[in-house]
Amino acid sequence: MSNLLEGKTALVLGVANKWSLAYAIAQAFRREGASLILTYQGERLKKPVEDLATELGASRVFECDVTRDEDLARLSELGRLDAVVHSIAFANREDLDRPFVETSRAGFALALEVSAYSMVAVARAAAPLMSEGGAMITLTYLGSSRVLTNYNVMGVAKASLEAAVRYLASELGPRKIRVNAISAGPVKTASARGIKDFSKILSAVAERAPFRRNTDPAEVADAAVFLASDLGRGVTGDVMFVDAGFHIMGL
Ligand code: NAD
Ligand code: IMJ
Repeated sequence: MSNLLEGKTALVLGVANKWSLAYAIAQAFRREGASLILTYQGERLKKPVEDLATELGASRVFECDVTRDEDLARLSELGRLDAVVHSIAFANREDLDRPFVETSRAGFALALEVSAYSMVAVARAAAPLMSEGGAMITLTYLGSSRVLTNYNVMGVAKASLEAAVRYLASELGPRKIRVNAISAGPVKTASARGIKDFSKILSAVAERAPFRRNTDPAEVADAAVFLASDLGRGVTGDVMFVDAGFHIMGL
């Protein structure tokens, strides 16, 4: 352990299990000396996330479903924060299975609400707690700017999320709050399990990426450490790719 986040408090939203990218990030933040506050989506995740929180030595764990204003209101009652990690996305299964053109009004609204608007709502609640400045980090995917089979409405949601990162960075910069996204390569988490041909996607990426392998969640986590720490002080409004270099490739 080094001490890149010593004395800092980080709020991490989006741990569901030990495969979650948010869990890898929480582990790395802890390794660097941060004090952790975790949130989970709903009652079903209470026990599993509380167990992970104990293992991580988190100081607090509470429920925060980002579609519920009363849950979001609880964020504003936390004490001083130095970092926030937003690692949340959701779209209806059917919208990832059928053609994008079939996306319903309700499905479109839900995907954008959970996956993009929630970043704005979290930033609004957290910014006043970052009295000494801070860093907000969200997770995005290449499907925001390229067409990837089945990513569909999630691609539109990630485009919105990345644009939100720029607007938030612009407005919160004067308060010394930096806002960035990490664009991770495909990782087999709960949000990837069950996606049609996901194993084929992993092997296609591993064949073509400069590193000739897939992304390790620990690499995503270490990039988040950089962005949350003073080492990242010059960076805001950016999308940092942590994807074994896949996004640079053409044919
Ligand atoms: P995950 O399933 O472990 O994490 C998704 C999280 O979103 C879960 O903890 C879930 O509880 C939470 N969530 C969903 N709806 C919510 C709501 N209404 N309120 C609160 N929380 C809610 O999967 P993951 O792969 O770790 O995903 C985390 C982030 O990383 C997502 O934004 C995802 O788009 C992004 N990402 C994942 C990959 C990948 O290949 N796994 C690649 C790039 C980006
Ligand atoms: C998701 C769908 C289609 C293709 C995909 C993904 N690829 C990758 C993902 C290639 C890497 C994972 N990803 C980046 C996501 O953002 C996943 C979001 C997601 C996943 C699910 C599955 C279960 C469900 N709803 C979901 N909503 C969002 O019901």
